[in-house]
Amino acid sequence: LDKIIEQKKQEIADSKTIVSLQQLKDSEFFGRKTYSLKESLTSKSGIIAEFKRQSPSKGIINDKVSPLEVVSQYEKFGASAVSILTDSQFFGGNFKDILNVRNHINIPVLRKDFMIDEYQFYEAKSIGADIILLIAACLSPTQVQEFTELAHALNLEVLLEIHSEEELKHINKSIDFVGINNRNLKDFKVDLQHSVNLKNQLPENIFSVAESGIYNEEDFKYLKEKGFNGFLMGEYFMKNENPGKKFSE
Ligand code: IGP
Repeated sequence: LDKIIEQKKQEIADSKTIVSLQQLKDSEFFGRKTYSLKESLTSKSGIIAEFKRQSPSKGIINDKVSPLEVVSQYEKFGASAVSILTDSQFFGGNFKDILNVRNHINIPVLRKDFMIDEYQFYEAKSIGADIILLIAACLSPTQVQEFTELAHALNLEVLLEIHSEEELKHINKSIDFVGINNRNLKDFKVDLQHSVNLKNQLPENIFSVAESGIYNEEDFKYLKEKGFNGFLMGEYFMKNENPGKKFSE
């Protein structure tokens, strides 16, 4: 994670010299009306289906399919939202993956990246994202608060990702959704029971999303039974030749 953050800082510094904040604000999608996940989480399957080519833990998962093809099918078969990685170095994604699909689907898009600088929120808005991810493991509670306010000012919803009891203190009243990562970002181990225990300690009435390592129907049913409102799933779909078709099954 430290390595990713170091790299990210460099990328952001470079981007700022190429595209100014004003240029971001002037871009086509900046003023668009965003979609709300709060609405589609309950009215659809609850699944936030991810487009992910590769990851540090799994290497290449699928580099043969196009984002548009995949996310159109995710939408068609009932995804509440799609998650698209925009980190290139470690996850093989880029902004175009969101730009290219934005006008073709009518469900919210989560820009999945490591958000550590205000500039990235303007970027997210300019490429057509509706939701951003904040990862507690790389932010202070104060940063989470400030970034949440900025996101809301831009009409973006916020998914805060936590993994430990310690990170419960990153939660504030303005957060839209709390995601509990079943995967430990330090050793990549997946533990659903750990997430369920943590979920029981969340403030009442907050939307909860179970993230990662949901590899079969039993996992999904189990987490649903335990009261999770949303399910962020990537590899389960992406490791197939036709990820969208996998969703329909
Ligand atoms: C999806 P999976 O195991 O279904 O492919 O996981 C998603 O939860 C995972 O990609 C993820 C992630 C992250 C990636 C969760 N939190 C933070 C990058 C950064």
